[in-house]
Amino acid sequence: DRTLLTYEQRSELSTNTVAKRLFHIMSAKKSNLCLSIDLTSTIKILDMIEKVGEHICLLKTHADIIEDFNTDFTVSLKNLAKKFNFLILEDRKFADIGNTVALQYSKGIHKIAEWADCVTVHSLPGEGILKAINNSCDNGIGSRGVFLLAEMSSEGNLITTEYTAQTVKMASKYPNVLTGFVCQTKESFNDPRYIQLTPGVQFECSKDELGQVYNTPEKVILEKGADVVVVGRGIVTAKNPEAQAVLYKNVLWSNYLRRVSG
Ligand code: 6AU
Repeated sequence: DRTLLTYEQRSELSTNTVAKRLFHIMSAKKSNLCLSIDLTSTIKILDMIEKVGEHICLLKTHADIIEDFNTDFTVSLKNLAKKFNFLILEDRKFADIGNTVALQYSKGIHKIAEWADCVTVHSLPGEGILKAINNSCDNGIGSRGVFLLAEMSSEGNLITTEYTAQTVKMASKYPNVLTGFVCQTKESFNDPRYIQLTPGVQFECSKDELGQVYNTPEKVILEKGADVVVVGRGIVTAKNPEAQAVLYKNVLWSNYLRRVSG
C-alpha cells in the first residue's frame, strides 16, 4: 500500500526528478499543501505568494486566466519559488494531439516549459501527448514533470473506472516524465513512485454552484490516499489567507503523519 510509505521513502523510489524534489520539499517543509492561485492579476498573485509561500510545497497556476501575464512575472514567480522552496505546477490540462501540445507547451505568450516544473495533462488523446512532453524535456528544456488526469472532482464528469485504469496503464510507459496523477481515490493507482494530487478540498464537505465537489482534508488524506492536496478558494478567498494556509497545512500534515504511522 503506497499510502503507508513516508514521503522520504517514496523519494528514494522516484524515477521523475520533479517527483523526487517534491517529496523532498514536503519532508523538509512539513507541508503537503498545494495552493491553487486562481487569481487574474500578476500583482495579486505575487502578493499572495509572499503571504503563503512559506507554507506550501507546490504552487498551482492557470496562466491563461491572468490578464497581464508577462515575462517579468514568470521571473518573479521563479524567484519566489526559490526563496520559499516550492515547485510550480501549471494546470494547463493539455488535451490535444502531440504536435499541438508540444507547441502549446513551449511557444506562444506563456512559454510554459520555461517556468513551470510540471504541467497537468489529459490522457484522452492517447500517449502522443506524453511523448510530446517527454521529447521536449529530452530536447533541451531539462527535467520536467507531468501530472496526468486520471479522475476529476466535478459532478457528472465522464471519466469511468475503465478510463482511469487505461490512463494509469498508458502512463506506465513514461516513468521519467510522470510525476503523478490528478485523482480522487486511492484505488486509482498503486505505484509508490507517483504522487496523488487531489483537488476539491475545503474544511467542509460541500459543493460550489458549478459542480465542484469538496471533501475534507482528513477524508482525502486518510480515506482517499491523497499525497498533495490542492486548495484554491478555501485559502485564496479567506479573510486572512496566510492564517488559513497555516490551518490547512497543519491539519493536512497531521493526517499524513497519522496515515504513515499506521
Ligand atoms: O479549491 P478550488 O475549487 O477553488 O480550486 C480547485 C482547483 C482549480 C481546478 O482547475 C483544479 O483545482 N482541479 C483539477 C486539477 C488540479 O487539475 C482537477 C479536478 O478534477 N478538479 C479541480 O478542481 O484550479
